[in-house]
Amino acid sequence: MSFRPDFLWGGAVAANQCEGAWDEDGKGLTISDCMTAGDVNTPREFTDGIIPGKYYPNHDGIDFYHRCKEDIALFAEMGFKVFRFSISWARIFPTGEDSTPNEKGLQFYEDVIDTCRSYGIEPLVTISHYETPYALVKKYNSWASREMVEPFLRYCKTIFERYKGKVRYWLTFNEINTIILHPSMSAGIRVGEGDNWAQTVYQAAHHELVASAGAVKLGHEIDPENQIGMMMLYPTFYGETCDPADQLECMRQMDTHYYFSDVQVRGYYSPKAKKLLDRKGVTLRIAPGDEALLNAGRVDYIGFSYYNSNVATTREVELIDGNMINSVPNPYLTASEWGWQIDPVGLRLALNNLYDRYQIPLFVVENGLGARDTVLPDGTIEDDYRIDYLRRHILSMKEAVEEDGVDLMGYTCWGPIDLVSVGTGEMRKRYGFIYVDRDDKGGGTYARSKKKSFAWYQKVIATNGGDLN
Ligand code: BGP
Repeated sequence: MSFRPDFLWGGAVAANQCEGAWDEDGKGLTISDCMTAGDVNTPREFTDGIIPGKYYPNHDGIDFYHRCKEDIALFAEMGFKVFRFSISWARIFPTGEDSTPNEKGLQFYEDVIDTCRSYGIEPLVTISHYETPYALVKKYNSWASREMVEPFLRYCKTIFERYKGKVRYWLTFNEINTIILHPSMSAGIRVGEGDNWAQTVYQAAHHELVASAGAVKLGHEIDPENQIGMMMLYPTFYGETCDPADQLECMRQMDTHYYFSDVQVRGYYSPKAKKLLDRKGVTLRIAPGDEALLNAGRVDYIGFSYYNSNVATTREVELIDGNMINSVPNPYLTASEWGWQIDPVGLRLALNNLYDRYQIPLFVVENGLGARDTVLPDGTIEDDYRIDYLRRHILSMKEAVEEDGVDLMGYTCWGPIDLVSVGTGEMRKRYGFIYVDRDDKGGGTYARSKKKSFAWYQKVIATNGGDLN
């Protein structure tokens, strides 16, 4: 058995990284609108609102808001079966809590969904992808407060009802586990000096877990056909040596991530999760009804992102960059220009570990190589490095399915069209099969052109992963 006949091949984007039109048609400000540009050496800054004179690359994104039909036509030409995008909460409820939803926002996403469907592409909607309305940050310190749950569920109800019958696949929070790595970027929380970091962040995580479970329950009630998944950053850790202490450290690192998926899949905090909280000195405030809701809101499938693997050690060493996590260099791997260690086997391990642990369908909803592209004088882009990365990762998925028996629903590689990087705010870090003429300062025509990888991915999809050459 290879990939299912109905395997969902496609690509994934997020509203904040591609739409632009940050203040058009009634949209409110979100946390990603308040992130300045950075680069590989300069971290992005999360400013208090918009500060004149600073550059915010997400404000214009790649102008997907105005070009979505043209872009989806290109995805259709590649043969996409699924397109993953997020809905920006603040396009629907500009302050997060408005009494009525913003019709223009609802209509925009309806157009995206209808365009997908006109090509036979299944929409896969992420409900929250680093896009919390900024008004809620000011009012409640975002997910640090329980007050977030009710408006979030109202937003979910609005979109579940509006797109009923048109959207079947959903994900609740993008990379929910990143709240413990980058709480501001992930969930809009500001942890002040003197605050108990772990208490604030794990309490906020509890609110997100409760909100996610509430969304799953609601989504199933509104339409039993809905397939609602969780989404985590899967970090594949190796212990640096066979010193048992390194292996224990490796397990500990993984435990901090399984903390989230265990709750979302199994519906309760495991004994180990409770010990983890004890060790961190955290006392969770769990409201009456939360535990029942976590159990009622168990997910239908697991979506995860995978870009690189990591190494855990007990030694004091200098760490290098990876996606959200800094790691010890792995001498067996090469790294991307941004330092992320390329490891297709780590994806096979991720699929095996998750499937062995949970036995529910998996969906790789992000994977890809961020690389600098060169436009040749004749306008073409020879991105063989990207093809090589994707080929090796798809091959690993295939081995996990064919040889290990993993149940895999689909694959949406990250950024099928170039977009603004989350980590650095750069444009030059490109993932796409489709090139966008835009630079790191916001210059460029926004024109789209096909890279060499475009035809390659088209063939991969046409052969259901049979021809990866
Ligand atoms: C994931 C995010 C995405 C995406 C990707 C690549 O963690 O879910 O939104 O951006 O990482 O990261 P970057 O943009 O930093 O290259």
